Amino acid sequence: MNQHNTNVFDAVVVGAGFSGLYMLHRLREAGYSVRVYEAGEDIGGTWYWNRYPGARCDIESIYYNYTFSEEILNEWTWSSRYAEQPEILNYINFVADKLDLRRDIQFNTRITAARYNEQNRNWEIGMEDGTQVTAEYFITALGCLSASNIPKFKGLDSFKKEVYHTGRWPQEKVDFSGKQVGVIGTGSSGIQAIPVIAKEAGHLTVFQRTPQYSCPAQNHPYDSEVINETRQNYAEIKQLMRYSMHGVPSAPRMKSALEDSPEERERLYEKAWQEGGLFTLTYNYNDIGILPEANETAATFIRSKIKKIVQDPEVAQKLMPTYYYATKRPIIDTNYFETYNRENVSLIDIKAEPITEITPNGIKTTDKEYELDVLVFATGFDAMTGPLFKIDIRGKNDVSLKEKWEDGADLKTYLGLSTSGFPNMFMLTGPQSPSVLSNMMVSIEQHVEWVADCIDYLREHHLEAFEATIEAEEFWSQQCQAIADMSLLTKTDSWYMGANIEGKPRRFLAFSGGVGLYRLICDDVAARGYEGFTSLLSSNGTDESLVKEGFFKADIDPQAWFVLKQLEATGAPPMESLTPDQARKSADFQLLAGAPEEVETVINRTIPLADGEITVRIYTPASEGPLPALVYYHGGGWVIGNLDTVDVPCRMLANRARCVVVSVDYRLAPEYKFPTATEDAYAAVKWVAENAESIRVDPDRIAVGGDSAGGNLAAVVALMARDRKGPSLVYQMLIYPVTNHSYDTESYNENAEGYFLTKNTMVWFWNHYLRDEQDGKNPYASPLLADDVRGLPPALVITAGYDPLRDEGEAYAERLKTAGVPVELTRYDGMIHGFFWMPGVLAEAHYGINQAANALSRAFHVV
Ligand code: N01
Repeated sequence: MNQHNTNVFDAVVVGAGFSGLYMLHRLREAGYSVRVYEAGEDIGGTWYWNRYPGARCDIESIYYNYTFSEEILNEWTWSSRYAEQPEILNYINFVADKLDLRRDIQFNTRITAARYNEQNRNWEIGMEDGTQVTAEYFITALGCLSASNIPKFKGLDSFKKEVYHTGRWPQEKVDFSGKQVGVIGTGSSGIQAIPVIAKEAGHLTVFQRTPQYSCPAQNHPYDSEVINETRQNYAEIKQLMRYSMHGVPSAPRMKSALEDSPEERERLYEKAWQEGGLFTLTYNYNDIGILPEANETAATFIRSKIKKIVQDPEVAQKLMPTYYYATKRPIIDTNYFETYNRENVSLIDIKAEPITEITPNGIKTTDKEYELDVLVFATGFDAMTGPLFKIDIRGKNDVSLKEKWEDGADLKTYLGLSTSGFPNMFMLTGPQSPSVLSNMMVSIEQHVEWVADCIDYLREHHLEAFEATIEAEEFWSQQCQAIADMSLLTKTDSWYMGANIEGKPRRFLAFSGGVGLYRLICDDVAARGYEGFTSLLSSNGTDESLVKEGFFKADIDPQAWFVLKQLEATGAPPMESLTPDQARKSADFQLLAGAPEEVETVINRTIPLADGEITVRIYTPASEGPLPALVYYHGGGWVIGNLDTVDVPCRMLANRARCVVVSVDYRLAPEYKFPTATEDAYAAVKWVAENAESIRVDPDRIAVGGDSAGGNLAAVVALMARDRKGPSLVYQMLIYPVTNHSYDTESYNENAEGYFLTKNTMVWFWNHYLRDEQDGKNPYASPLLADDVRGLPPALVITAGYDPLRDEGEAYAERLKTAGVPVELTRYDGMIHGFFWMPGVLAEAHYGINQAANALSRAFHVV
């Protein structure tokens, strides 16, 4: 350990806010020499600089603190639900004193440059005053929102009186009394400051560009009961926060906003409004951030509140936001909208009346000049990347971080903690980490602990020059964008998207999959020996390169990978450990399917069988004449699955292929074993052919199709129809079909577990389905074993790269081809089993469904 030379450290940390302080503590406790450099005069970071009137936290205080020390937890008592800035700063000081942190922090010192020395494998770190130190590890703890943004208004410097930015507020109290004050900006900072400034100012003019959704904080002092109860249960609370979405011990209700009646929704939203809190309103439902229609229910509610609170209807109208709710950081306030009822407050909509320049006396808009004594910029920050770019950080080959990320290239990190070409540099709460979307304290503790453990690992294994691989960061960055694209987050111009800074490239700057999932992924990476990173052996400077490959080199689709990680995070037991009934109940994948699209008519009806009846669901698109038909069989290993599982793809196929889709609810095993499902499936196709006219179907243009076990049934029905001289089928659409009762393919070996459908689950399915081993050899169970596949209808076979069934599906396609059956075979390389019914979360599901619809259209058209 480098402990004696005052210019050489094991680690240099930049920034003495919450993350820098904890990093210092963790590394120092582990015996490393650490120096923290802080530009400010004292500790506190965000809470040191943001001391504007009304500044307080938007996460409940009892959750917004360090949790690593029980002693600290027990010795500190928060006064109110949302602590004010001075109290938070006091808390930080309390911790710093308790852990004696100041002795390793150098204040009033701005780091201006950091350069990686490839020869020495360390960082040379330069300060504003010209001094330089070296360290093996360079750790940025700069905060996500520390580079304040003052827009480049014309005449900016000409204003002669007082000017402030909320994020660089002076230590001394600013006196507003009797003054003409102007505030530009109505984000979280503006909305907190405006009500407080209004009480003191002679007149306050608010210059608003985008109106905001804001809900009441309903702040109040804590009573001792809450504090005691929290202390007693903190171990449990901590676990809940760590594995949650946003780092708080609560979660969204698993229900769509569209499932409740308008009255019930109103009741719940009103209750949330009265309760207050950052996520209270959105957590009523799980799709407010995903579905525009669901989002609109919450947005409408908040707008109705604004209308009720603000007395002047014109002002109320100006305050009505229209973007998707919660796609900017949600805001909670104390009397924000009420402030506009004050005589001394006026609101200028600068979209209607743009600011043309700042003058020596105030602000000039296209309409008039507003004379001001005090001008407050509440105009936010150059978020995430801004603080990093303020330092000239140069990695290998003297490439700067800014060049790598911005100048013609793209932002790429691995886990938001590291970026290739910058060995031994760690970013705490960096871009593409979940930090800004969460309770920062939970993210900070996770980052710091992961980095400290990683450094221990490197030391123990004599590894140096630790950096992300290009493949890993490519993967992670795609992942971040793909996850954000599944939600409404990327549909709004926000600082999350870099949209608040002129010229900043637009891309989503955080990981939006939640802190719980993120933690699991980071732990997984570490458990695999820091997969996705490279390092060099330290002994004698040998250049043996150690690259941890594996998952991240694979070509699995990032969205599919995310689905897998999410499913893993639910901790659901393997299907084969359940009873069939339990499995049917637990297999609710509606969220993966996404929102059902409109089809002209959708009806359920029963059809007769020789020994009973089954239900079919008939989707008919708008059309005049008789339409072709696709008889569709859902998957689920003949044991689970139902009409709802495939409702979304059936709707999409009906609309795109312009055909009637008849989805069949065949009877399931083990209650009904082989050959019940095949006979039901065949009966359904016969029924469609015989009753074609009554359902507006052309009997000469019938196709069969299905996915997984449903693909098996479709293939088998095609065989049966040929063998029994039944309905003549024009096409068979086989989506990753089961074709053989055997587990000996390469794809079974490669994908036996970890990719949604496992080998063990397939064994469980087959065992429930077949009466005995002999059944498995029957071509109506294993169509690949059919003696003859000539004379079957043309086929589309779609397979997934990461699917145990991949090879048997492709083998069946080859058999058909060899027998002269026209076959279109496509492997979706990066996909997993089941992707066809996951269009809610997988772009490739859309491609697959479109491909199938096009193939069907061609087949129907030919006849
Ligand atoms: O900054 P912002 P903030 N001309 O970027 C406007 C955290 N935080 O400091 O929306 C005119 O949100 C801009 O308008 P528009 C929290 O994560 C937390 O308020 O871009 N106006 C907007 O109204 C938060 O999200 C807490 O059209 C211009 C405002 O300035 C983040 O910090 C408290 C403009 C900037 O809003 C940032 O919040 C405070 C221009 N050229 C902050 N440029 C709590 O914990 C920008 N604006 C409670």
